[in-house]
Amino acid sequence: MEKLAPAIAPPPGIGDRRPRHKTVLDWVQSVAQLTQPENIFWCDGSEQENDFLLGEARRLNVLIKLNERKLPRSYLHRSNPNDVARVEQFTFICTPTKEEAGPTNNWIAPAEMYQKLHRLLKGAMRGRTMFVVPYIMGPPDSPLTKVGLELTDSIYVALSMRIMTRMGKIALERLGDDTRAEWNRGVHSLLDVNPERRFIAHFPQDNAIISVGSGYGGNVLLSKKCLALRIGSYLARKQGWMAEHMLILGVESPEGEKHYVAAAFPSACGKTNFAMLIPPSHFAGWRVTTVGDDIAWMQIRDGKLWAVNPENGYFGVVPGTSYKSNPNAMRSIEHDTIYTNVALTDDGDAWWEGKDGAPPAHAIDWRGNDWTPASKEKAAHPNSRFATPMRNNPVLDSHVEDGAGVPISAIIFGGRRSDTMPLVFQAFDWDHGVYVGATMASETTAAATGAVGRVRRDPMAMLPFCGYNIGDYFRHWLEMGKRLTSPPLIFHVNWFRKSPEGQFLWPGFGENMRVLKWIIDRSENRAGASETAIGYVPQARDLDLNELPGVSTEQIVILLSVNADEWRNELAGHGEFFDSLGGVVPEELQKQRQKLAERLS
Ligand code: OXD
Ligand code: MN
Repeated sequence: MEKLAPAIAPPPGIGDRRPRHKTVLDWVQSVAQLTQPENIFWCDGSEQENDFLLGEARRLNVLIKLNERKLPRSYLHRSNPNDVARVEQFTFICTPTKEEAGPTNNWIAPAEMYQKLHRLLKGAMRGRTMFVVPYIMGPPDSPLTKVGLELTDSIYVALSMRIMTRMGKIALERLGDDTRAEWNRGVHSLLDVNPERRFIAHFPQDNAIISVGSGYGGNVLLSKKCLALRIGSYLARKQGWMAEHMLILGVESPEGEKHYVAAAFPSACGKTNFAMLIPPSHFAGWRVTTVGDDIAWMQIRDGKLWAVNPENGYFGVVPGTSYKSNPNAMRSIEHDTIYTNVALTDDGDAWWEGKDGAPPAHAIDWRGNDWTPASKEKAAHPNSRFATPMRNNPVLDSHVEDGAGVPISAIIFGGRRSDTMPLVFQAFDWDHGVYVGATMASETTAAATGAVGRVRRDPMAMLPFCGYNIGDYFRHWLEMGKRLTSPPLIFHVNWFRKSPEGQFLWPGFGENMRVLKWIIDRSENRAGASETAIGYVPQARDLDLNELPGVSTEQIVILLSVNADEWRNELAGHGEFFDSLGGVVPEELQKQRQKLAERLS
């Protein structure tokens, strides 16, 4: 746990390269005046700097070095047990009016929030080092790319930002000394890691973020949820592009035909697994490649949608990751990885529930306590994470650095639903697809604090990440559709449907290739489907189900079924959700709901 890590003293030549940019210098000074750090460490992203910081983090017990032979250059971090997930209840969108933040966000007026946070930040870094972390989001030559600076008193954050973003010199060079250039101002302090003093506050109009009281990645790696999604979505609407909680993957056929799809699933619902899918042996010669596993920034060019991944690394859920479920993720996290809240074996290896092989006879659990297979507690926290550079991914797409992005053939929405939702269906058109996304729901996971397994509406998987009024966000989607002359087709998938006895009906993982292939074939107009009340649903004959062991015909029938009773309930759920938003839902989506009601009646 990092709580009281004191200031570090770098040797000359490390941490002392101040940029030329006057506004940056002034801002850093003003935050230092408020927070009173012992010293300021200017990150340049170099190897030498990284080696020094890793050494210091080990010395301060912020990181534990893992077995060098088993996991070269990899480390374990344990967060405070009260601080293991995103805190949606303490996350605020501080727009000038409450209406701009909308019904799905917590809101406090900017002046009041600044005052409250400045009070908390006053002297908060005394005796500590303040790291200045400059970074860019997006490939260097993308027109969407953004510069951010994060000031943090956490060495773990500084080290993780180097994995998750293009960090250091590259960002400062991009800013140069242009005082009119736009950049995001991020301030983070651990304070005393107390949930009562934990706030993740966004000021979209100021392009600014302040996060205090937490050390958990989703709350403090300000590049990710805070900039790339919340502030990103706000900027995207203003500037006419899209910032979405979506993976981006490439699919290449044996004949060399390549497509890209983007998929929005809520947190911890398998985006990383899908983005790194290995096709089953029946699909010999097919290849899936990863552009991104969590966030897509998309813009229109030539009437098509093009996507880039703004990130440079993956911050993924560890439990359940194995050579069986996701071999590419396993290879990605075998070296140069920071693990958070997994268990530590006696030989210095990382361990978690769902890892291949037998559990260790003894380990130290994520809280630092002795653990054996007889223990009641989990060895790894259910939301334990890896931070690993995307270059570790053996199936990284060759276009990941292209500033132009990759053209998107299909958008896929999905969630964890035990019932109602068929394995896959296609929306009738863009506007219907927006309705499908706007009403999507999923059973909650450990990625955010709160009850797990409760169905909640999570529009476009953006409920916790939309940085402005959700009604305007829906409107923005509808507007984008009008500007797209060759829009991607829109689909909904559900890998998690269960039998009445509570068993998963679909094997998932690599077998999802069968659904992906149908989606690609639909986008090329060469696969069949039945028109149903909810959209186009494939029949068993439309999917390639050859050599799919252990899935009976009855299972397939349930997986592809549209149950009228369940859908009437679902429709009522859509209505309740729209009502709960208090009148912000665009007329077009209300009409879509009426049309669905008519089709179901
Ligand atoms: C994440 C999340 O960490 O969605 O990606 O919570
Ligand atoms: Mn996510």
